[in-house]
Amino acid sequence: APMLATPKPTSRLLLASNRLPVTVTRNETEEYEFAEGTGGLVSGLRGLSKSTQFLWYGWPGIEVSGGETAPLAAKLKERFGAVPVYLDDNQADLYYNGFSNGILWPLLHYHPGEITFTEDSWQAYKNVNRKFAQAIARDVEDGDLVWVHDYHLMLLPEMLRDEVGSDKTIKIGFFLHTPFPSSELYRILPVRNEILSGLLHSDLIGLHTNDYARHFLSSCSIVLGLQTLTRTVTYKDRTVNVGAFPIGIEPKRFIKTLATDPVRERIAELESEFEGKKVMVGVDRLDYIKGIPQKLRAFEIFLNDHPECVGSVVLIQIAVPTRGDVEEYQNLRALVNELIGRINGRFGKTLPISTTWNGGKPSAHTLIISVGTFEYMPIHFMHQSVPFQELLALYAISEVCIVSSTRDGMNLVSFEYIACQRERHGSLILSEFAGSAKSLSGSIVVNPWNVYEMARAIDIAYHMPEEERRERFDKMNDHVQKFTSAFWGKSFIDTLTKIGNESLMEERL
Ligand code: ADQ
Repeated sequence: APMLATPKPTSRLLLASNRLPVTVTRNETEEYEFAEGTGGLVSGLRGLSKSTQFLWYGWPGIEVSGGETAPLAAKLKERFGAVPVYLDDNQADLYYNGFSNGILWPLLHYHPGEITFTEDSWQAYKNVNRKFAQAIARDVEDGDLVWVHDYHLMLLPEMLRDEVGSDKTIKIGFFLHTPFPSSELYRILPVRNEILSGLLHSDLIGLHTNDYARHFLSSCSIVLGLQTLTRTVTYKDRTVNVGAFPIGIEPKRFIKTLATDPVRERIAELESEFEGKKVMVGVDRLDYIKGIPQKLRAFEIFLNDHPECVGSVVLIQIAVPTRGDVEEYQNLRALVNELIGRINGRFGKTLPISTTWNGGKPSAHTLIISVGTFEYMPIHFMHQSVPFQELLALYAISEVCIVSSTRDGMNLVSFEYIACQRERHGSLILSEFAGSAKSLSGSIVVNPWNVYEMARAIDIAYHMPEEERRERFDKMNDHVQKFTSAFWGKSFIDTLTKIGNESLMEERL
């Protein structure tokens, strides 16, 4: 009989990130409840999950022990394709709040002042990365692709190779969702060699922009003395490919949801609530990298310089609570509250409640004490996570979106705002330190450290004629529609799949 060519089975994809896409909590009756996670990584990968199947390994965000681990794992796998890596609370705290968010996060975002290195947190980071490696090694098969995400798991590629050994061949890709800083800053890290070596056991290392890729390669050369080319680095006789894979969003999800009745109704409601006012919006995790204080100061300067706009412009700032156990985040919260109080106190206007208060004789006295009857408040601040539909309605009614990150790997909020502006063609004020500034050339690019420049940008956006807004919107929208999260995931996985012995990335040049 003629030999039939057996079709090559497509490789399975295993994915690892700190958190699973669902957060598990226990309710009062000790039952488990599942909530969709927020944040950029989950948003990006949720888009990919529609086009590509994968098993997702991560921490469920809750301590589970004894007989409960297996049934919960079974449920997570069946419902979400998720495999939990269980951690005890103390270990999770040291690894997550301690090393990942207390040391790596500030370092990667050029905030070295916030770093306090401790041996305990480093040990926990190693232990947790080892746990992930063991969990994946238990399931992995010859030929599988493993895609590791973000700064929490930088040792995982090396530990995974170690756990898997040499009888199975797997390919490992790593993607960093944050910036990679200049080597001059990176070399501050006490465990700089270990972290680089951990990463260099990958076959492919992806970052959002070419600048980050360049910084990473120069750290390999300066810190470890390795030989690097434009897109590769040689490590222990292996070629590691390094490239830029800018993430995107899933614009269809936004457009579809925007067209639904509840969202349309909510938009109409908000429009009438803010009638006659220009609405500017900010949506950020309450993180010091998002430049929220700078944004507030710029808004204050704008109001001060343009008294004619006081009363006709509002800033809605949504800030998702995040990492509240880390001290720096508590300080930021206090600062933001103080600034908002000051600005609203200075520019807010109240209605005299004279008729009910003192028999119809308004006086200076009534004006001062009539708090609670606000006629105008320049800043509306919500320190909470907002449901998806409400978020879309807010994006849609806003004339301007302000993204003022002092550093940001990409920044998905800037894309999401554009996806919701097909009718209004609002303006985007965007920090040059967000990765997305490289992609969204129709935005008003600002240096957030220059609050006067940002105040001028607010003025420009406030007065921008429709024709120019439309032109800029079209440019940005083209990018958002084309470079989606699915596109991002597919190009990374395709590249990882094709990597052989030859150096693929240099060939691509
Ligand atoms: P983040 O720092 O979380 O992501 P970003 O990319 O802007 O920042 O993503 C935030 C996500 O959370 C968005 O999808 C947004 O809609 C959602 N979100 C924000 N505030 C919310 C609120 N109040 N309620 C509900 N949802 C809210 C990290 C990096 C980024 C990088 C992404 C993806 O810091 O630079 O772009 O990963 O790689």
